[in-house]
Amino acid sequence: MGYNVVVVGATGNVGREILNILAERHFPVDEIAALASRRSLGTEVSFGERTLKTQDLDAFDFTGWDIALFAVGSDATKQYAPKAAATGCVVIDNSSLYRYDADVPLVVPEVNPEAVEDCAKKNIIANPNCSTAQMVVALKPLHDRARIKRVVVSTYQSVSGAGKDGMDELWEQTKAVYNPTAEVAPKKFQKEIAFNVIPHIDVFMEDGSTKEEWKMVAETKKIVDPAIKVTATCVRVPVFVGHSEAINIEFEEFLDEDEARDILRESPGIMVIDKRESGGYVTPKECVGDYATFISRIRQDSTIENGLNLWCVSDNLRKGAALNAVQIAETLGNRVLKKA
Ligand code: 11C
Repeated sequence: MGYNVVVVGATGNVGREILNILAERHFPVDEIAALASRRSLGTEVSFGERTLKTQDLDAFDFTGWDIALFAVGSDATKQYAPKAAATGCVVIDNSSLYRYDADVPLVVPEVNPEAVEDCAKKNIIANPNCSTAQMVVALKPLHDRARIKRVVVSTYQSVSGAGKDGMDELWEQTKAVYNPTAEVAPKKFQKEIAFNVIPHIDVFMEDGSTKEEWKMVAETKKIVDPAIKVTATCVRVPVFVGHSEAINIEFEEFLDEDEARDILRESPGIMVIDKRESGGYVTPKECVGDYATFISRIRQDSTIENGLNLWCVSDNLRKGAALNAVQIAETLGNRVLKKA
């Protein structure tokens, strides 16, 4: 016996990946509905061997459906998620709308799976930002061993984090480098992204940080431990898929780099590739299509008392979005919506 599952925003980057991952992981599905806005109606999407015709989100009745995986922006989520949740369907939301709501659990199943059990207040579970998801997978097992005091993270985020339009902009601007008559002005990004890097993701906050940086701080506290101090600099880079992060961690207790490597190697969702030789680390290109969060370059930071540095790479459309959402659905099935 399986679940009746709805994917909202099925034609977008993340919606399509959700359908792929549900099929790949043999999520127990009885019925599945792929919903889209009117603009994309009629578009067909793949679900394993099957092709699904998208249905109209606006006209859809969620009554009798168990789980709705939402992969639309905050505005559409605001309009439709409460409607779905009111019918008893549990919403797993990829937008940032509910992440900081005290009545909504924010879940990364490798880190805080028990939090799904708190979903009953609103029938909504939030999925974190992609740059947070991969980082907390790496931080949690180290925190359990040596208590993290402070994290300094710099991100190198791919254009797919900004959706299909972001990917198209990088592609068109890259081609235009070889054909100056076809120059493409920045639209999705603030400056030209091809052959460039941009230290600006999401809007600016009053203190000079950006919302993307703020999200990494607030979400790490909610998912792992409110006592952890985080400071982030988030940067867009001309990579299609895969976010990378250089993470500096200060612990309460000393943690040797070899022990950290062993702990990470044994931890769920992590693949350690850390040879101290040319090419003995992972780059974003190599993580595309994979489930794991890859950790490389683990080394002591001798400039502070108890410090480590590491390099963390993951497919932002998978662990950072669709995979994490499906893992939440799996955890929900195992802990809350148990079927005989
Ligand atoms: C980016 N991290 O790379 C963003 C995308 O809060 O879910 C995801 C934004 C979010 O642009």
